[in-house]
Amino acid sequence: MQCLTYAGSTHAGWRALARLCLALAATAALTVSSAVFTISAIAHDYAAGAVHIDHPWARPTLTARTPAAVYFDIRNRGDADDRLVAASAARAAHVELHASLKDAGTGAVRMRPAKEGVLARAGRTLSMETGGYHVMLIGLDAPLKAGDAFPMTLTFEKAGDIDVTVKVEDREPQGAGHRHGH
Ligand SMILES: [Cu+2]
Repeated sequence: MQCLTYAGSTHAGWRALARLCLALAATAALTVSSAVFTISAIAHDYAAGAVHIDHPWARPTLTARTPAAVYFDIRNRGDADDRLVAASAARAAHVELHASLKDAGTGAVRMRPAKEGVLARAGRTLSMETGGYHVMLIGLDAPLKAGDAFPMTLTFEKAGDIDVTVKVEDREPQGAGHRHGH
């Protein structure tokens, strides 16, 4: 915020202005965060026990044979660790948990099955995003199209099954590339 540059000034008038700007900035931040929370809570937030799933989404695919990665946030509000151990979706013949790893030598990002599952630490949020953990849908019944929504079930060791709706969104790729070796 531009007005913050006045904060160090010794001039009393500038200091008063800086205080006003800080107050306005704080109000604006509060308004924005509560609006975002409200939207996600209504539209796209799922929970079982202490585990919350925020905004599951996938990118469109060109063909049904293209594997699709599903991303979301796992929030564990409990005081015990939990673990995502499986996922299933009627739209895919196979559903796997995958982890992406950057090769220290070449810098290329490769993925492997996450056989140990995905640890959701107590009191923490884990973002499953491009270049990290994801749910991989293999053998789709049809290409994923932007605007599609389809059901998927996530199974946690302690929280059990969480039914979510995955939204297909045409987002820009972010971060490192994601190679599908299927
Ligand atoms: Cu994958």
